[in-house]
Amino acid sequence: MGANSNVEKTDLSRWRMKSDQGRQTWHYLKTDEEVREWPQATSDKYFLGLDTGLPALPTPKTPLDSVKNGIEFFSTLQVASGNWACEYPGPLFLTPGFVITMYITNTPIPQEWRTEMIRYLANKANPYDGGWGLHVEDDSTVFGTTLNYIVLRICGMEADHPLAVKARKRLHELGGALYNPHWGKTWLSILNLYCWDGLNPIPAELWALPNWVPIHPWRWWIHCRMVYLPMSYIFTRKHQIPVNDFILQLRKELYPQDYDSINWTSHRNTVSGADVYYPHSTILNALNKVLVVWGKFCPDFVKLHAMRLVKDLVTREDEDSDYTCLGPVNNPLNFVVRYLDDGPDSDAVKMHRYTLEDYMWVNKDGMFVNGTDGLQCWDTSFFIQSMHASGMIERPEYRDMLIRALNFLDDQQIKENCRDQGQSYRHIRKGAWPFSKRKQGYTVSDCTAEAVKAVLFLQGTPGFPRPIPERRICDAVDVMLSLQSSDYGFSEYEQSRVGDWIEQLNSAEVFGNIMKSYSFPECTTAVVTALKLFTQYYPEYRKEDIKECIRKSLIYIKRVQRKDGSWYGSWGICFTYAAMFALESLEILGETWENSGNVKRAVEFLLSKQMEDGGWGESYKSSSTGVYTHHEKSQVCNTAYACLALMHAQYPDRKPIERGLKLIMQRQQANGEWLSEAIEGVFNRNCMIAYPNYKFIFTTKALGAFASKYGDIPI
Ligand code: LAN
Repeated sequence: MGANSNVEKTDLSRWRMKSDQGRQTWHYLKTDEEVREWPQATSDKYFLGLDTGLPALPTPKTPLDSVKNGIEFFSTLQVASGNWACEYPGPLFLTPGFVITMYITNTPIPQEWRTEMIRYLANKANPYDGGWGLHVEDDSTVFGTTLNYIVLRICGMEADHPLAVKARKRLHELGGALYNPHWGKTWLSILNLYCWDGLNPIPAELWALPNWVPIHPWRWWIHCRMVYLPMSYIFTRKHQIPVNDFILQLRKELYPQDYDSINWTSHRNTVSGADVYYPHSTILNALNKVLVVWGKFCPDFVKLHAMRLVKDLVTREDEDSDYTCLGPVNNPLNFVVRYLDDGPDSDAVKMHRYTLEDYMWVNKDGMFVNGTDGLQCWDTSFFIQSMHASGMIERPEYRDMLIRALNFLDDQQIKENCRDQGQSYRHIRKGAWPFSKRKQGYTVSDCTAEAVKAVLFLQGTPGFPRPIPERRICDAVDVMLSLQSSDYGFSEYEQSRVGDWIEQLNSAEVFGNIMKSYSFPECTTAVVTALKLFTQYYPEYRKEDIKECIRKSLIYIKRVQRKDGSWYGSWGICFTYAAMFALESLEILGETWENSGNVKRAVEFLLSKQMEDGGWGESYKSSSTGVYTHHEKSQVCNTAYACLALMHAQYPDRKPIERGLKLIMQRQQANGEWLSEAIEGVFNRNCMIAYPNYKFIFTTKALGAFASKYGDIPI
């Protein structure tokens, strides 16, 4: 995509990824001496799209030949901390938060970052109109185009650069910056490129409501409340940076109309049709009107009291996550709050400057902010499970690699709860595994579950050390059991704290399903399978609780199956991804194609989607529309999910599975790798995000599971 020919580039052979106890940061080596002392690893070269020089391997004939080649390649991507690493791109609204925050807080942006961030945006601009969308596959939106345009300008691109001219033209065609959704308007207001009066209110006072109030933010989905938390502080303080020449210039560039002539209060609900995914409900519009009036009459002492409460929660979030924060939206917003409240020279500001780096990544297209501070625990746990599925876990040649991975998981389990966790509305975390690294510090149900499975497999294999004692595995089980929601399913971070009606208050406009913790077949399956496996090793611990939890979970899994036999997947694309999980759950119950109507319908659904070449391929539109949508090409990941799903269903006819696996084998490269295909993941229905390691993890898992089931026969 994009026309990047006329932007600068750094010397990619000078970039290195440092992996330190799961903390991943990129460094640009300026001198030749540094380059000599710190050679570029194969993994760095791969991440940067440089030639890895890895040799061609013997041509695979059987599934296990292919698995071995896959492992041979993937083992080169294991990094110093013992985990597998990769980039996590997709969303296009994350880098702006970081760059704008660095601008606001006078944090120097290194020249090599500027160069590479500009290059990334040049590569990701939609070639036909020069704008950017919500994510890399999206058509241009006002949100994406406004914020990324600002990034280009802060990073030093001149307004008359052809890329800037083209992007501006597209922005104006879409109506200009006035048409931004709520989060866009928020960043603009802080930059003094918009007026707070033109924003639907985000009052800090919501946090001062008594906890029993049904709309209290503590009940909202964690990502939603943790974003609105710092926003509410900045909104209530109505902070704007002082106007300077650059800002005056941007006002002219971003708006087709005269900035000073805009009647701000009439534009609170002005949002471009290209941006809206989830329109306001009538109730939300009414509530916003009430809050506008409230904002005018609310006494200052109440506002100040509420801001103190919010500031306390922001501080707790910073400290409990070692300043990493929950994610890449609240991280920079918290930074702004600490800069305003604690002062530019405070330790909090220094810590925030330091942790911004944890989110940055460089690839062949340039530099950008990752979706999280990495996928360290998640990918590592999954790959270990793939090694187990193929039986490769037992081979001595892989032992060192796997022991390093086990030591990583040992180190990364969260060992303490948060300080006064009740006061920060946090769920317990002692015993949990996070998605990324321990210091980020957030319990995730399925990350805990996948790690528990990986640890049990490794520690149960002869020849492996057992660094994680029974007590700590039981702690993980306690966390999992504590997370089941009242609908019997599992969400990712917390139990559901409020009814579905709260979605009516979704004011983000560009995302669906952001207001509460929903249950998901993916998370539910991860927990059920982990608990089931746990009972094989430790049959007595909380025996009855586990039995009851599994029983209820399966009721949930069956309930959310659609009439056509499918399940909607919320984190991977999409129906094939969910089928792989849901059918694994049902298999545990003993429900297979032989004896279960649910499974039969699911199998029929999957078979009806197999493509002519034997593969499966789903477009990201499946996720955003909720209707199965073929990709124009089959995809190795979807094919692997579908094959695994059919194997969990114990579907007796091997043919469709063999056809799928054959396609996976044909797509494998001579050095054992699989190439990137369509984007693999999603969140909030509408924003796509890549899971680059899935093409190694699930391909090798599907091939390995087949060989374990049917023997390693040529296909
Ligand atoms: C993630 C990444 C991991 C993902 C899985 C573990 C794969 C999933 O099974 C459960 C949900 C979870 C933990 C998840 C939740 C939402 C995240 C954190 C993300 C998709 C990565 C980025 C996204 C976050 C919300 C991005 C910021 C956007 C906002 C709307 C705040």
